[in-house]
Formats: sequence, C-alpha cells, structure tokens
Amino acid sequence: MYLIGESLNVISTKIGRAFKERDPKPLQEEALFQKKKGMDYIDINLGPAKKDGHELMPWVVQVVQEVVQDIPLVLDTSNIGAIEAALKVYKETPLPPIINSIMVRTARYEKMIPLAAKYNADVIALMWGPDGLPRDEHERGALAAELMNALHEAGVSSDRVWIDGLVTPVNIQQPQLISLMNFMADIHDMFPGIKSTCGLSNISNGPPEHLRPILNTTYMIMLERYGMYSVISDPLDETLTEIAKGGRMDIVNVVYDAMDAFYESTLYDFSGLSNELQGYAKTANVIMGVSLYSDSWLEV
Ligand code: THG
Repeated sequence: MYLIGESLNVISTKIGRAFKERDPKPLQEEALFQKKKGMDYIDINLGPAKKDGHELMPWVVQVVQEVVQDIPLVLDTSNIGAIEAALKVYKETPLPPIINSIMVRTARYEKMIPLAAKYNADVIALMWGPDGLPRDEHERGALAAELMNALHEAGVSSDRVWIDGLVTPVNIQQPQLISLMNFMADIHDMFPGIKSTCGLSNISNGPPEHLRPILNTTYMIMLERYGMYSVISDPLDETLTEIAKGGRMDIVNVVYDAMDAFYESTLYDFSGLSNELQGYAKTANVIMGVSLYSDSWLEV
C-alpha cells in the first residue's frame, strides 16, 4: 500500500500560516518529517485557493523540492491555474507528480485533462459527478466510465490514473463505505492497470479525535483487500503506516475474520481476543453496518 501524506494542508494552523506569510521553514520541516515517516508521496493541499493559488502552488512546490527531491508531489486544489503554474516549475522526480483531482464535470475535466497530457502528470480521477456524491457503486461505475473515456481519448492511459471512489464519514454515511468496497472490487477489472487512492481520513471526519486512527486503519485494511493501491493518510499514525508496509498481520487477520463472518452471515465471536484486537473487530463491524455507529462503539 502506497502512502500519500495528508498533513501539508491549509487546514493545519501551522501550515496555513506558513502559506499566508510565505514562510518556507514550516513547509520544509513538514516535508522532511513526512519523508522520515515513510510517506511515498506528499499531498500539497491548498484548498480552493481562488485568489492567489496560481502564485502559492508553484512557490510551495519549489520550497518543498529544495529539501526533498526524490518524493513525488500531489497537487491538491480546485484551482486549475494553480495546478498548471506548479507543473511549469516542477522538478522531475523518479515518479511523476499527480494532479488532485479531476472531477466528473465536463467543463472542468475538459480543461484539466490536457494539462495531464501536456505535462506528463498522473491524475486522481475523483468520482464526484454533476449531482455530487454518487449514490451507489453503479453510479460510481458510470462516472468512472465517462471520465476514463475522456482520459483515454486524450491519450492518458489507465496506468496514469488513480481512481478515487470517495470515502465518506462513517457516522453519517456508513452504507457508502460498503458501496466503495464493491466499486473497488470491480474497477481494476474494468480498467486493467488503473491505480487507486482515497482520502482515508474522511471516514473519521466527525467521530472523537482519539478514535480516528482505529477507524482509518481498519478501513484501510478492508480497502486493501479489494485492491486499493494507495491512501492519503496521516503521517503521524505509526500503526497505520506499519500495516501499510506489511506489518501487524495480527490486526489484519482480525479485520479479515470480521469481513468473512459478515459475508457468510455468521456471527464472529471475538471474545477471546486481546482488548486491542477486539477494538479492530468491533470497528470492522461498525464499518460494515453489523453494529450501529455511536461515539462509544468500542465500549459496547
Ligand atoms: N480525495 C482526494 N483528495 C483529498 C481528499 C479526498 N484531499 C483532501 C482530503 N480528502 C484528504 N486530506 C485530509 C487532510 C486532513 C484531514 C483529512 C483529510 C484531517 N485533518 C485533521 C482535522 O481536520 O481535524 C487535522 C488538521 C490539523 O492538522 O489541524 O482530518 O477524499 N483525492
């Protein structure tokens, strides 16, 4: 599982201030920190950046590339001009940069796809359509077909595309999490060679802060079983990173057992497990809708 660090992000107070004051130091420290933590890519998230994105994004890219040359960057903003300005100054990395993201809206993708072709960038194809969030895996599939068709026509091959089926918060849209798993099960057959990613931490947007890591990690394990290629994740979460790199098979196996019980409609008796492992089994059950979500799901 490849990891894309999420925390070079305008919503962090420290990073937001550094963006505004054009202070390179916190950004370079963050980039070096993410490298040390084993991130394979660094997501540079400006948010909408409507006013000055076209100046800010290339500046941030240059500042980060002064200290980290071997990690490819993910350009995360809805400001198309900002993305093009950054691609113009981008210093070549062993793997290409990624445009984050192209939505399934004609007027936008017609402008963005040529950028990917011109600058040889990979793209994240976000399954966000004209009506917003797709309702189920069939709508996700239809959106993917439309966007992939446009990408292929422009000469962007499937292996340059990272499909993002959209992760939603567990406390308000739990059924969508199953829909995303079903979508992941099909997408790699629909478009051989395609890559995939997602904003993993979206799942725990809302639940209490201290419970976010177990939700993020459990869902990552579930998605990886369906072929998820990468996740945008929190570099501070060491257990998550360890599992992404192949460690903690004890946790992985418990989540798999909970999934198998769900698909076989049997009851998973995890009472003999350690407290830690029981927590992962309970969390898997909440994600699959076997148990109802509440902020105290680990205690029941
Ligand atoms: N898909 C794609 N790109 C994305 C997303 C996606 N980019 C943005 C987002 N979703 C993924 N990145 C984040 C970054 C931070 C958080 C969640 C997702 C987050 N941060 C903490 C918070 O808000 O509480 C901490 C912020 C802080 O440091 O203060 O939750 O879905 N393609």
